[in-house]
Amino acid sequence: MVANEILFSVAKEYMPGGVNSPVRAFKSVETAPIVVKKGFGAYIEDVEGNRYVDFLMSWGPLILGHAHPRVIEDVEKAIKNGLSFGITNPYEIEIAKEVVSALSSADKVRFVNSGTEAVMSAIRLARGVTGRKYIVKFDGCYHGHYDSVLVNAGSGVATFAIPGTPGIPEEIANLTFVLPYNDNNALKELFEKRGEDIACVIVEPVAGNMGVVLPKKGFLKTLRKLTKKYGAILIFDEVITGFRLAYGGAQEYFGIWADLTILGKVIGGGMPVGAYAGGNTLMEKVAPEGRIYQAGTLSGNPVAMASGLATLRVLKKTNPYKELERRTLYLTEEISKLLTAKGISHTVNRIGSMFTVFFTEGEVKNYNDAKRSDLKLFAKFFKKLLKNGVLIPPSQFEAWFLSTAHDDNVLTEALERIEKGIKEL
Ligand code: KE4
Repeated sequence: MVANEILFSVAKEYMPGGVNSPVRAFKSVETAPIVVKKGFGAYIEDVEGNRYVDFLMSWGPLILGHAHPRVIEDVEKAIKNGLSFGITNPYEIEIAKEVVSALSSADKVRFVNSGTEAVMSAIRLARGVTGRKYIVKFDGCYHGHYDSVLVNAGSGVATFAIPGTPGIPEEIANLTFVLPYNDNNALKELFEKRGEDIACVIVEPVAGNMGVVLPKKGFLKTLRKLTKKYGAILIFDEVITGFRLAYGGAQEYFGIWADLTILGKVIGGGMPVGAYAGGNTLMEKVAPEGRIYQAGTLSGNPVAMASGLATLRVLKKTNPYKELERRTLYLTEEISKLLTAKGISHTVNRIGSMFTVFFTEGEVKNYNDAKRSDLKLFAKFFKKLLKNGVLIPPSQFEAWFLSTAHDDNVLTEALERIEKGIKEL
């Protein structure tokens, strides 16, 4: 047995499936998981010393790459003063100012410890403010493991959702409607029927959790119009797109403003941080200013805030978005050429520094399209790339991420390894 296997078998003795989040078990790609010892720039190294070009990048937070010197320096400074006080600290004030100034739809922000926690809190706020209990999400979008959003589409379009996992009472699932992504008609039909009962709509403005799927022209605009017309709160889940698509996230990118924004990943720079942000009319309803309760021992933790603040400051100063887009376009075009040369049909959906290679023909514009992908072929592709020193997300329904550390040299090296992997398919 080699170190990865030995360590992972110990992990399985003490943690369910050996992991603290299911996707890390590499089940859907039928591959033995690796155990990572360190990350640096665009690379990670496993416990056996194998080095990989990393396109998973911890599922999105590391837009500056692993162990960025400025982030490490600021975190080290913060840590020396202690790890947590449970009382307001200067770091959370600074990063709150940074987030609010980046998001023109926000006057205030509340930090929590994960995207899930932010989603849960924002939906409670929407229900509390509107006095309504129904919510709407889209099939294939993922908003963390909160009961109300861990649900699957029911049978018909306007019927209630069903629990996405055992342990969620159907009474809870039945308060959620699940619609097809990018389907304006389904949206209009539901709002005409139940608009007055809907507290909020939560959407990934660019989907990342069915693989990358872009909003069709008019989809976000229709969402904005209908929610305004019926008094429902529009929640943009920007856990992935926030500070990644642009400094102002998808809202800046598309010029559509949500009522509440969910943030995570990049705003923690790799440390556990989530947040929800919105205008004063909504945020002043949150305790202790308002009556809608939400709390957390480690929310606004100084070390996590220092990590996120350093990340945002580097992004604001360097504005790497155009360059990230250029490099991602180059990489996806080269990967596509390699797959075409091998006679493998595929579709690449890309925006900014995030993309997905779907092993299916034709457009992928919703979850049903994405599910047409050849998952067996994806698993083989994953395995061949891993063997050749490239780590991509261990699921067809996730996004590859570039960071500012993925410079042209890294991409050249990555493409050589990807070419070898594809040749072995
Ligand atoms: P967390 O609770 O995992 O911090 O955030 C939940 C979440 C909310 N919204 C969106 C759009 C998200 O993508 C996520 C989490 N993303 C997944 C994978 N894309 C995290 C990976 C995992 O579950 O281990």
